[in-house]
Amino acid sequence: MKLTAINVYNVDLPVVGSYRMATTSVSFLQSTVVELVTDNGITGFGETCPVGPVYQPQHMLGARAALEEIGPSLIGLEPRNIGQLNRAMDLALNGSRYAKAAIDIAAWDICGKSYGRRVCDLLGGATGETIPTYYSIIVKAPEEAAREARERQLEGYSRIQVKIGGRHIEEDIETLHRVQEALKPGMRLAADANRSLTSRDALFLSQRCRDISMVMEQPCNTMEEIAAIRHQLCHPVYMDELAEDVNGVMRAISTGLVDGFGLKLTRVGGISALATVRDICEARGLPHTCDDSWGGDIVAAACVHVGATVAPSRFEGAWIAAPYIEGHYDAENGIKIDGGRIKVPTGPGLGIMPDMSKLGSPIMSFG
Ligand code: 0XW
Ligand code: MG
Repeated sequence: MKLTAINVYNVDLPVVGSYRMATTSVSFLQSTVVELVTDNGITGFGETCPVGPVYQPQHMLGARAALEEIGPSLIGLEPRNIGQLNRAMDLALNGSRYAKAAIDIAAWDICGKSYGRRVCDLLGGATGETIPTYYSIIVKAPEEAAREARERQLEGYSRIQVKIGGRHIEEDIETLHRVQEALKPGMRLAADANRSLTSRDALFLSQRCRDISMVMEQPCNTMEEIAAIRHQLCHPVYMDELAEDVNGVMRAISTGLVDGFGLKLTRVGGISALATVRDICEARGLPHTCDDSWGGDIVAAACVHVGATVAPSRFEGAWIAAPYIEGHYDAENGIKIDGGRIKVPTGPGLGIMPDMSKLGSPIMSFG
């Protein structure tokens, strides 16, 4: 099988309401969908959609420029040889893993369709028919966050991430206490500062919330700041934004900097890289999520397939953007949340067949 063409599509993904984090708020996003076309009629789909230009160094226009650079050199390659495909991308362009991730995801989709298996089956096998997701409560007033946490618990969620940062630390401390008071026992909590806290405020917050069972996700901007306060914190530390690639994850683990990860599929380089990180975390007994920063059904399906293969005792859930997006690329098989859980797709490959009328005409084509 050979790649004969690559088509790149823009998909508008308006955010329902707006998604507020410590340092940025997004209300409209444009996702980039990649279609790999082969000479035997199988097509595969991938996607990449950074949550705006500020959350991480990745951004929508950067992804498209990288795809323009990489695309032509992949025509003629065998897409099921995913390791070789990834090496070919590295020879064509340094970095830009989040753009290469869209190609990698599409190649896994082709593999699954070609072998008649789901991506999760090729990755080691699914642990069940459904997997847990977690709910992310955006930065909001303490009372509102507490009410929402309670509602989500009643809905069936078993893990909640509370966004903090970008305001007075007292309001964050108050929010976490209110949320804890509103919850019945059993909910797992993460306080995600999205890099925004000074080490001083991270220490204040952790010490003033010492009775709350929670993890602190990406409290500060750099590994050095986290290292400096790590042993004075009262809470486990999870790394998210700084877990940029396989090497970054290994560095954080080998220096004893973290107790777990919020992982992002496209940031680390796609399904192949996320599966490698999954295995490294398993070897060290470290819990982690399988998320992406944003995206539609294709990104969501890829996160769910990898998430379905993670040892349940270490799985912190697959966050997907579905609650903030209206509609699906695939009306029948689109990825949906029900009672805090997501059904693992049943069709071969990713199990998503996008409605091509929603993708429109390609914005770029190669081959
Ligand atoms: C909750 N998320 C997975 C969605 C937003 O992109 C932020 C992210 C996080 O954990 O930082
Ligand atoms: Mg995070």
